[in-house]
Amino acid sequence: MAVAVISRTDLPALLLDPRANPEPMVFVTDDPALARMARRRGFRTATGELTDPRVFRRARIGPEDRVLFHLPRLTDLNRCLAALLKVVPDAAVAALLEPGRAAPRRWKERVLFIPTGQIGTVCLRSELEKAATRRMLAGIRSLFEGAEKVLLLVQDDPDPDGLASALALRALLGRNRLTAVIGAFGAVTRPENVAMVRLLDIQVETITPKSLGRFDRIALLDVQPLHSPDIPLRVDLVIDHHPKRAQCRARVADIRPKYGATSTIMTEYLLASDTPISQRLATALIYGIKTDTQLLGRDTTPMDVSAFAALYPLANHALLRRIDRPQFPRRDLPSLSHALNHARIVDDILFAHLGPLTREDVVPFIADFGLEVEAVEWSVVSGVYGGKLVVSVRSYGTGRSAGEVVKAAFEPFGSAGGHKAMAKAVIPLDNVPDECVDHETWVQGRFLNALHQRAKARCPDNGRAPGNGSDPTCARP
Ligand SMILES: [Mn+2]
Repeated sequence: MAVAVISRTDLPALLLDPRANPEPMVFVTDDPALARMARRRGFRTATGELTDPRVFRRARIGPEDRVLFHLPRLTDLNRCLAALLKVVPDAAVAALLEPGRAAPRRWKERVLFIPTGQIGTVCLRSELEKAATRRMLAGIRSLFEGAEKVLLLVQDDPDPDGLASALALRALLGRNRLTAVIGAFGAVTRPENVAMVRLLDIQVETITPKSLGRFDRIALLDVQPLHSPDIPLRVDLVIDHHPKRAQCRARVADIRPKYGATSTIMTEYLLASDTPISQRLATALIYGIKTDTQLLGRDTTPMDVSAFAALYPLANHALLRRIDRPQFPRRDLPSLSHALNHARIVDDILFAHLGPLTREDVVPFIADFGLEVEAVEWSVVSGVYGGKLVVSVRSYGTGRSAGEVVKAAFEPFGSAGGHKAMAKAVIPLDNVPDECVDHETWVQGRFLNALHQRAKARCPDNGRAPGNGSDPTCARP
């Protein structure tokens, strides 16, 4: 990618500094004296008639490049723009506009006009990026032109980033919930996501492979083909931030693995096209960025931070708090009081077992709380939900990795893993060894063994438990 300046004045050469710009910069003009001046400033130059395609070829302007025009006379600008777009139809184009001039209607959609009076308040280099984003968006919009019903497909268990991105695409296409349906092959299950869908009034339709035929166009958001078996291989559009899959066959794909969230990409489209961002949309997008980057903590880029900052004043923060902290279910209060009454602290490790629950997220909620207890370094909380034993572990992350310990303790029985300070295991009740009918002591024993890296778990996965009465793992055989 390069930046090309096509100009009859010295203004762009004074505003842009090739020595401070990471991409190469080329100055194209028909004035040899101006070319000499630009060369002194560090530009590569190409000189010739500005309506002659050969000068653009000599300048090596390609479809990935950003082009800035400054031709004060509108007739010159018109002719030169037409000549350039004939040679490089996909280039992103911006043009400086003399004071008092209106942007020529012919180019309004295609070219980003920057009044020279605004030069002091905008960043020229980021305006060129805005021009590139608008160019990309024009391609996306043309894909959906004339389509009666569009499917905005998100992952099977829709998450905030996917849902927010779908809302954003709907706004970018100027469609409503009847002409652009948000769909998924599964249902929203995580309590925070259920809260988001309810509080932001987002309708998610359950899709089957059969019902795909009802739609004229399909867009995938925050997901790619083969992420799950039902997602079709051939779609019209993919916008995603996961690593690109080789099988992805879309008419247009905008895949940016460096980004922390698809919501960030969508925010860039909204801002570049001056599409109004409603409070509901801003709230959804900021929540999408928050959850995918763990509040700008993990896999975050400067782009995510900028999008977050742009959305922040537009979002409803009271609503965000309500989505983030789903209220504690009343029915689980007795389990909570029992668990806290019977919490056991071994050295600096707090153990609490919640028993049967009506919601899974109560377990991590109490695990967070456990870490608040005086002198506690590890919080290990378990509970039973949906035929599974759920174990949530929190630590201050200064010692061994919580993820590693949980993996060592519970991987043979179910899914287990996590990060340095947070980890989780989900074990189908059928996989809990028969010898250890008491979930509470079993969890404690497995965890302590793993934490202290004892060579051999004392409660074997099969066979009889060793006859050691003091072993907490097998307190009740
Ligand atoms: Mn995502």
